[in-house]
Amino acid sequence: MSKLFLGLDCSTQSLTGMVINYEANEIVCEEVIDYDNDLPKYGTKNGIIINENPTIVHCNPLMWIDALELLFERLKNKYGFLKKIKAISGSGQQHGTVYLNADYDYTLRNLDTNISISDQLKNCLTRESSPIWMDSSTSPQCEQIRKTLGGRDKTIKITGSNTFERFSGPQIRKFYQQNPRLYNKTSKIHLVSSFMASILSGKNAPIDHGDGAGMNLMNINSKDWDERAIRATAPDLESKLPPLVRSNTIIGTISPHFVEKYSFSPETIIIAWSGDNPNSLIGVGLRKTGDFAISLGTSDTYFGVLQEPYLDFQEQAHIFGSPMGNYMCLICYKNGSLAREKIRETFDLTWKEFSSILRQTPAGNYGKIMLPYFFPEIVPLVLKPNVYRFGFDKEDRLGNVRGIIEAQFLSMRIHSKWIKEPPKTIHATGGAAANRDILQIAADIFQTPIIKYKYPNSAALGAALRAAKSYYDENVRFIPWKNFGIELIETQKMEIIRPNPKNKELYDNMATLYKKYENYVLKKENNPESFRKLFINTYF
Ligand code: XUL
Repeated sequence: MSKLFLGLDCSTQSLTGMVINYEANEIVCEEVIDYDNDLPKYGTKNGIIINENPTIVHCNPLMWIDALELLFERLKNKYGFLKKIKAISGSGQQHGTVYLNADYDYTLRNLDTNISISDQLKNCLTRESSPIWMDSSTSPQCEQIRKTLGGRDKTIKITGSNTFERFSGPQIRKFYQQNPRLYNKTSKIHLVSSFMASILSGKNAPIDHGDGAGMNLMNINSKDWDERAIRATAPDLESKLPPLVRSNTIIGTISPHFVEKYSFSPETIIIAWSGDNPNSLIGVGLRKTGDFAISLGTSDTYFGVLQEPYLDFQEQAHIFGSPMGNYMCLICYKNGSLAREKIRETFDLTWKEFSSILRQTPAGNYGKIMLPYFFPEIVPLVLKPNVYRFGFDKEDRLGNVRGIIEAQFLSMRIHSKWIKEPPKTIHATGGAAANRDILQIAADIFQTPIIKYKYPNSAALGAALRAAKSYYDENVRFIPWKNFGIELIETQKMEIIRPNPKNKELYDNMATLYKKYENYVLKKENNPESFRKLFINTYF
């Protein structure tokens, strides 16, 4: 009987399940639950609860549980092979936190199969909604924690990142300060990843080193909770945090609820979940230093493998644990797919028309520069959304379409400079990575070949591969990560998009120009208009 492995990805807008047959190097099926369309009772837009204040972005964690049950229902009805699944792991949008009372663990262990899990757990939440990675409402808490830890450089040294508004520590501190009574009633604080792992395994689950690093609470060197960071965040916090574990840890078997309701085998093992970016690192086959990926989803991220946690004190960068046991570096943008969508919708374009404009317009966009902060931005830090245009206006259809894409990759190129290793190739993943014309611009701006894949969801694939690896390591034989999953990933490669060397010099200059505009807008430095004119005279 073939052995199947399931990878789940609980992301901002949807929950995906991907089943693989590792021995046959095959992706067997993929099923997606879209929160807005499939679970309308939660009234989300793009997966989130709408708030008048753009810095506050929350989700209802019960929606993620309903999505899981709906996904299993569909998989069971459509394919009926859930019994053959040997192991499951998962991926969660990073940083989001779920707050639970003392009844949670008991309720989970004693679920009634006739009632939905969300109904049984709704009284276990001490915070109705969960702040997610798009939330940027915790600047005061970031400052307080950073100060207590001895400033920015100290904070980075300890936790692998400066304090960030979306990170779990500042979010927990805000809850503690605004609702001390409910904070005190909270007995467990989970990440999205460990929360979903606990639902699946029917008991409180640990946090892995990949996702734990995105909290400003884990010591990046020892990979334990850091006492100083915990004290700086909120009282009695350590007792509320799940333990930290290596990402390959088998945390138990599947909860009897899923065995009874969806016919899983009771022997199905559950592997610790991780964050979506650490899972994607596995899913696109990054295995050694110098391997990099861009993930173009609701967030745009740029990340790569590191052997040691070397730290940067300048930029908005992070060091996380990688599921292979070493490290990964990452930068993250909030103005990813939702910003691209805004432009597409404004001009009422199909993606085909959007792409055709990218092909029609020249590299350098006639010197039109956009700083696309449709939403508060993480890199560079922008709390008040605003879109800045230089040399064009918001009616200029061609200028805006090319402007947003060039802006996103120029910023990524500039803000990833601190990573000493320049990319040799970049693996592309996420929804927008299906668009060849977007990737061509990325290849030209980075002057690096970009690998395009057939599947967009490398986080779910990474989770499925992690599930398979822990299963084989435990039951068959240990296979090092160096080779693990690579053959399967190879079957999914579609194309290598080569950079056009003719655009090298232009984009070198445009990156410098772009940086000047960032400094002009955000740091009040000199207006670089004369440089922009020179750029136009040189290339157009
Ligand atoms: C990474 C980050 C985002 C989320 C998206 O630090 O905040 O990429 O993980 O789900």
